Order: sequence, then structure tokens, then C-alpha cells
Amino acid sequence: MKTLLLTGFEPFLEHSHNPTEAIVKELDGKIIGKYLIKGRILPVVFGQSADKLLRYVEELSPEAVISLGLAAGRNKVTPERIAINVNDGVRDNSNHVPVDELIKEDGSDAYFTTLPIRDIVNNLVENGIPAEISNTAGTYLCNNVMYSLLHDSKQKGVDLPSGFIHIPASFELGLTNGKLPAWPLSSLKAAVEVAIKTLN
Ligand code: PCA
Repeated sequence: MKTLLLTGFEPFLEHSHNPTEAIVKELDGKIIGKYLIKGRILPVVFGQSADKLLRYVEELSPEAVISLGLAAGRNKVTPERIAINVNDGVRDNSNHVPVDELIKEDGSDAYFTTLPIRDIVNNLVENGIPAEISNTAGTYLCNNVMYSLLHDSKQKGVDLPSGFIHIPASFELGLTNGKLPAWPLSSLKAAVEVAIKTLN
């Protein structure tokens, strides 16, 4: 049985819940498609999140890694195509506000995901789940962890499929912000399961 490391994030900014945390906790230990799921939660802190992710990869030696993040405001499940060498944006959970920082001094400007995102999107849509490829993971923590693992695999010459999937907000978040597209957690979880089942 192959192992898949599935990561989610803790709540951040004004979001009282992070649906990725709930999904990862529910799927931890389950067998989905060809994979046993190992679920881990990452902090929303520049300088901690990527280190933790790389440590989990070392510890678990997974055959694939999918990181999940909340993209409040999106109304589709969006696998990310590309991660860029930038930290920039709003405060993290330690109140650090990065401005135009490089993630890696020696890193490429960008890395493409090594997940089969076209197949994942096609499979999601066939299963009735709105989905499309996203061409920007932003410059916050989601981009940061995606970039960091792709960089690490490249440096080590390791062939580890990894990447990032942003998901819409869940009902809890919609309750406090009526303008936010908000999905039931069960649909968000089903989307993640479909994505995992797409992998060889
Ligand atoms: N989403 C943020 C960070 C944590 C999360 O769930 C992002 O899109 O960068």
C-alpha cells in the first residue's frame, strides 16, 4: 500500500475555521484509491509551515503529497499549476507581514506542480464537482509550502508527486460572511477523495 501525505492548515486571519483542518483529520488513516492517508495539520506561520511539511515528508516517506488550503471567495475546487519564489502579503498567525521576500535565495523563480492536475480537474467535473486549474496560488502560506516542497524535491532529484489544492469555504464560514461562496464540508471532503482517487 502506498502512502499519501495530506496536509491542511489551522485557522488564520478572520477565518474562525479552516475546512482543510477538518477534512484532513477525517481522512487521516483512511484508505482512498491506492493510498493510505497520513493527515497532518500545518501552522499558518512563515518560517514554520514549510519546515514542518518537509519534516513530515522525511518521517513518512510518502509516495505522493497533497496540501490543501482554504481559498475563501473561490467557488470551485482549484488545483494549483504553479508556485512562485515570493512571500508577500498579509500577516501570518505570528503577526509577521512579509514584503517581497524570496522563499529560497537559490531557488527557481517558479515550479510547476508534479500532480496530474488536468486529470484531477476532469475527474472532479465528471463527478459533478465544480473545479478548474488555478494559475496562481497567491504569495501567502499556500504558495510557500507548495514552492518549498517542489524546490526540495528538485534539489534532491527526487521524483515525488506533490502540489496544492485550494478549496472553497465551508458552511461555518458562510454563516458569518453572507457574501462568501460556502460549500457543505461533505462536498469539500468528497472533492478531496476524488482528487486522491485520480492518482496512480
Ligand atoms: N489558505 C491560505 C493559508 C492557509 C490556508 O488555508 C492560503 O491560501 O495561502
